[in-house]
Amino acid sequence: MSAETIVAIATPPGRGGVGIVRVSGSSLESLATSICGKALIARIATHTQFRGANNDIIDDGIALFFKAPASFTGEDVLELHAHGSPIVLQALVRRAIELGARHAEPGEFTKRAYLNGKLDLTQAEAVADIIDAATESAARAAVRSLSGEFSKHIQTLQDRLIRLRMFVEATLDFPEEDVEFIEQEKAREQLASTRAALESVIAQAAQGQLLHDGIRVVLAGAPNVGKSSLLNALAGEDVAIVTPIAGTTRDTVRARVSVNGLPVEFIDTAGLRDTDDPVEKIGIERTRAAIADADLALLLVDAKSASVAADIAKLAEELPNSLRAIIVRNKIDTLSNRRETETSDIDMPHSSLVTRNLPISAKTGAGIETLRNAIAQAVGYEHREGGTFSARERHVTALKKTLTHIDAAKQHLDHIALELFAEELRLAHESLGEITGEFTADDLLGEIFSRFCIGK
Ligand SMILES: Nc1nc2c(ncn2[C@@H]2O[C@H](COP(=O)(O)OP(=O)(O)O)[C@@H](O)[C@H]2O)c(=O)[nH]1
Ligand SMILES: [Mg+2]
Repeated sequence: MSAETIVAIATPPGRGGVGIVRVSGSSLESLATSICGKALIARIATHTQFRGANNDIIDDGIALFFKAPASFTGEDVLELHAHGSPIVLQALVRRAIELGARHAEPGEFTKRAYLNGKLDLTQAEAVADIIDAATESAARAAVRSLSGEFSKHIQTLQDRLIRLRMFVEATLDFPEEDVEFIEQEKAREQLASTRAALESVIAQAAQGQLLHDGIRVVLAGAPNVGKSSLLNALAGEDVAIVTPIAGTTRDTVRARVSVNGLPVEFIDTAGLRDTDDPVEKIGIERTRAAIADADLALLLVDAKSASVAADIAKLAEELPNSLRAIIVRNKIDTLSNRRETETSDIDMPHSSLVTRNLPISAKTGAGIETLRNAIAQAVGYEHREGGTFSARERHVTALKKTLTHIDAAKQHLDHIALELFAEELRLAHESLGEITGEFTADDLLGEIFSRFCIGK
C-alpha cells in the first residue's frame, strides 16, 4: 500500500466535551510515537499528552491505535481524543501534517474502507445515511444497510443468476443432448422465481429510498383556511404565525417532521388569492414555486365555506397534473351539524390524483392522525416494525435495469437463443454489481464520496 497518510477532525465543528482527530495511513507507528510521546499498544486506550514539534504539550487526552488491517479503513488508524476545542484540534491536525500527513478529502476514510474491502459500496453509502438520517426509522434502515442486509439481497440475486448461467453454458457445450428440453423448463422456472425475488427487493429498496430522500409536502389554500395552524399542529410547535388576518403568511415556512418514521418537510405558504399587495404577491410566487417542487400537496379549504367544491376546483387549477394531492377540509370544529362533517363527493378536475377528502381541525387536533396516515399512504410509504434497509435512487435504478435484462433474457429463452440469453444474464449480473460496487465507474465513486463530510 502506497496510500498517503490522511488526517482530519472527526467530530463536528465547534466546542464540545471531546474532540477527535483521526489519522489513517499505511504505517503510523512512528507518527503515533512522535505525537503521543510513547509507543502505543493496538486497541488499548492510552492516556497521554499530545506533543508538538518542540515537545510542547498541545493537550492531554486518550490515544487509540488500530493496526492494519483491523481498522475502519483497513490501514493503520490513529485516533486522538482531545478536549473538544477547535484550536487544540487544529493544532493536532497541523502536527500530523508536519509529520507527513495531508488533509483528508470528504469521505476519504470511508472511501479507503471501501477500496480496502472493509465495506462494499452500499455499506459505505449507509455510513453517510446514518449520519444524515432525519428520523429514527431512517437511521435504523441505514444501520441495516451498513450491517450488510441490502448487500445480502444483492448477493442472493447474483447467486441465482450464476446458477442460471451455468445451466446455459452446459447446454451450449452439448447442444444435441436430449435433456435439453427438460432443462429449459427448469431454466424458465428459475428465471421466473429470480424475477419475483428481484421485484420484492425493488419494492423494499423503494421504501428504503423514501426513508433516505424523505418527501416534500406543500400546504396550499386560500388565505385564512388554517394552513399555518395545520403546520403548527403537524410540527407540534408554533413554527408559523397564525392570525385571523388574511394574508399573514408571506414567506414560505418549513418544518421537518417524522410521519410514522418517514422524513417529511412540510412547507406552509402564502394563501392563493388575487392581491395588489406587492409583498404578498412575492409570497404567492413562492407558493407556486413550492408547489412545483413538492411531492404531495395538501389542498386546504374551510369546511364551513359555502362553496367548498368551487374552492377546491379553483385550487386544483394551480396544481401540475402529475402532482398528487389530498383535499383537507379544516375547521370541522366550527360545524354544528354532524352530517356536515361527512365527506361529500366532490368532482375533481384531475380526480385520479386526489387520494382523499379529509375532515380535520387544526385547532382541536381532530383528524390529524388520519391525515398523517393518508400522507404516508399517498406516497406509498409503509411503516414496518422490522424495518427495511436504506437505499438510494441509483440503487433502485440499477435494480430496474436488472429487471429489463431479465425480461430480455426470458424472450431469448422463449426463442431458444441461448447465447443471447446468457448475455442478458451477464448484463443483469453486472447491473446488480453496480449497486455493491463490484462494477463501478471511478466518476461515480468520486460523486458518492464527495458528498460525505470531512473526517468521515
Ligand atoms: N375554529 C377553528 N379555527 C381555526 C382552525 N384552524 C385555523 N383556525 C383559525 O383561522 C384563522 C386563520 O388561521 P391561519 O392558520 O393563520 O390560516 P392561513 O392563512 O391559512 O395560514 C386563525 O384565526 C386561526 O386561529 C380550526 O381548525 N378551527
Ligand atoms: Mg398562514
